[in-house]
Amino acid sequence: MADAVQTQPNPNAAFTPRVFSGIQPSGGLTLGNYLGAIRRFVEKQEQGIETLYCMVDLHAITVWQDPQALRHNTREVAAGFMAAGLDPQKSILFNQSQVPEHAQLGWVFNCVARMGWMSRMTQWKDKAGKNAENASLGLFAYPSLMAADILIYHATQVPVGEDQKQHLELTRDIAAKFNHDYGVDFFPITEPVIEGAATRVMSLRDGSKKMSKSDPSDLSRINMTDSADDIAKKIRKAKTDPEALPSELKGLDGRPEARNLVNIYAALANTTAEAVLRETGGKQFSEFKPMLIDLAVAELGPISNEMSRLMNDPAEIDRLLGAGARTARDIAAPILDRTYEIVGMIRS
Ligand code: AQP
Repeated sequence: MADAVQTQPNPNAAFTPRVFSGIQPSGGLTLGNYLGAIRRFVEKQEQGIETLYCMVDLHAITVWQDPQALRHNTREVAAGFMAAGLDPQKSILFNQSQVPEHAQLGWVFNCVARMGWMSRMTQWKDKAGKNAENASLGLFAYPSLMAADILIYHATQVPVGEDQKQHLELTRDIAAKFNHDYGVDFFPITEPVIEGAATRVMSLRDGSKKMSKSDPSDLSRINMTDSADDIAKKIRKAKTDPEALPSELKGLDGRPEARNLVNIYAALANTTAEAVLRETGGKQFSEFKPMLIDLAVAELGPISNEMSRLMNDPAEIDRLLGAGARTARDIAAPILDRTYEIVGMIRS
């Protein structure tokens, strides 16, 4: 007789599957945002799960943003979402500050999260650096607001890049502590979705640094709005080493820049790094880079064209974001209301 299968109880069984994720409009979108996050967003949308995607403008202002640039970048991220395949008829697309419940729940979570938890966040340490005394209080509290972004919708899954894993763990800790402190099962224990060949795309200039929209060097990243010429130039100038490509993964050990280009190729070609090396092992970068350029231009060219088309009508983007925010509030408001009740606030 077969042994009885021991399965872990699903802590989220009582919650409707719902996906939330967001991107900061702190600059233009990068290939890292695209491969690590936006592609996953589209996949979730196409699986028919309820999906909410957000430009997290309140997060962006944790470091200085020029107001005009913030408005532009918010619209550009929205355009990037839609150009990459997010459809406002299928996903709820909005900017965070138009749904005040995020900040309201964020405050409650500021009172649940512990200072020690926040000070261990590597993103805080990286971004505040040696100048922590001068960093904004918002930057320190960033992960608590991120927990609120997710839990204000009772989201059960969050597609993100590898760099957000620690923040997702903190979101789970906040949900568990709230549930424990108030003796409820009110917030789900959200699952991170970190998938694909490029969950951590690295800088083209330094294979030990993440590709980032706020990196001072534009050559470090491929922007989703880059022209074919810019993409070609950046890949041609990307740092590599003098060796040929290996035919097995272990041959990439100690070669972060080579590994990065292989991972990017694999993600763009919807395959694995192993499969790429089987095909390209033995090639020099002078041969591999043009292959990568062709692939990147073929993928990003149509997206970039569609982004420019959408950006020609900013009023339409604003209209769509307003409509998305209203739909998002319909979900968020009752969850905030119930949270306040649980906490002991009078609702009259
Ligand atoms: N290099 C990357 N590789 C894979 N995924 C990435 N993401 C960001 N960079 C990479 C994923 O994109 C989503 C949105 O990230 P974000 O804009 O909210 O914040 P971030 O992670 O801090 O991204 P940046 O580009 O580095 O922004 P700045 O420079 O403003 O801090 C997340 O899912 C992230 O994992």
